[in-house]
Amino acid sequence: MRFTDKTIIASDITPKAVFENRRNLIKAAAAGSFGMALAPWFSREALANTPEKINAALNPTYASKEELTPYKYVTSYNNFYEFGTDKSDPAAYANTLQTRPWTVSIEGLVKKPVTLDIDDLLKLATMEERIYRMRCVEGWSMVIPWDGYSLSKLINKVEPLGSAKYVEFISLADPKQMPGVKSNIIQWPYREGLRMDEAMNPLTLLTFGLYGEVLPKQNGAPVRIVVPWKYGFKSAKSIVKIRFTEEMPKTSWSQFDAREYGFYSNVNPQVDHPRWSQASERRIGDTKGMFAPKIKTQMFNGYGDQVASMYAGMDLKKYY
Ligand SMILES: Nc1nc2c(c(=O)[nH]1)N[C@H]1C(S)=C(S)[C@@H](COP(=O)(O)O)O[C@H]1N2
Ligand SMILES: [Mo]
Repeated sequence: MRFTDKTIIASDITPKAVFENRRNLIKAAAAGSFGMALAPWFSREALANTPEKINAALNPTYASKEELTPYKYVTSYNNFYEFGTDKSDPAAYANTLQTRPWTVSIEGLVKKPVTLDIDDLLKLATMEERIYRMRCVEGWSMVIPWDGYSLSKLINKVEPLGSAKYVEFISLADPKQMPGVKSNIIQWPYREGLRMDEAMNPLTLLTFGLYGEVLPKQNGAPVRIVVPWKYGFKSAKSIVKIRFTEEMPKTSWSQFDAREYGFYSNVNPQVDHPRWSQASERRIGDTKGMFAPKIKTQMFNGYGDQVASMYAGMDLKKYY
């Protein structure tokens, strides 16, 4: 059992305090400085299960001042169809995912294709913590401290050819570890993609952790993409392959229904999904619960300053 999600959150403290508290605890545990005065919820059994820490300093450029979504919600309200379609399925079933050994192969139109072991990929660049607003096309959102580094750092190492126009991200699809892969709701493996400039944008994060710890399996361990100005499904989880292509990649969701899920899928309050309005959103885990006011969704999820120029002159109703 993991102590961190249930036990700490069970006490009645604010998300910010939880965050700080968790970090101090991890530090204290690492330093071996726990004496007899353990908090009642922090059992010795729990101590043995301390999740692996990710060393990452908060990057002030990406430090949203919004209230953080409590760890409990970030790790229990998930979309990860490889483990089922209910929001609670990934937390319930992702424990079968084997995250070691794990390799990510980088291939296609690059000068230096390479297959990297996850532990080498982790060390490729300095890990940063970034607090990003995330919005799912279904109308809910969260504010999450992610740990990773800009995908551009990896891309620069493999030296894309001039002909590389897009980057494709491919998730693991192993029915032995992922029960959802036996059903054919979408085409497996889960595939997503970005245009080269989007992949190179400093905001696009190759992500290994959240809240200063390695990614929980339900959040896409051991490595995923996080693209905060696009709807959640663009952020592929548990990736095993990154491929550079000349043609726009076919993504699992646009193959499912191209009318519902475009390639770009930028957060855009003016362009509704056929089934869900995109004008406003519900913040998951808001302390005001069901009385929480709906939040207005912002263009590009509020990241327009960093990304709008990439779409200058593009009709975003057509290229949704
Ligand atoms: N491989 C894979 N990646 C995925 C998904 C998925 O089903 N499979 N769901 C996407 C969707 S729709 C969302 S909203 C986010 C959710 O990420 P989170 O659970 O960490 O918040 O993951 C995205 N990445
Ligand atoms: Mo989503």
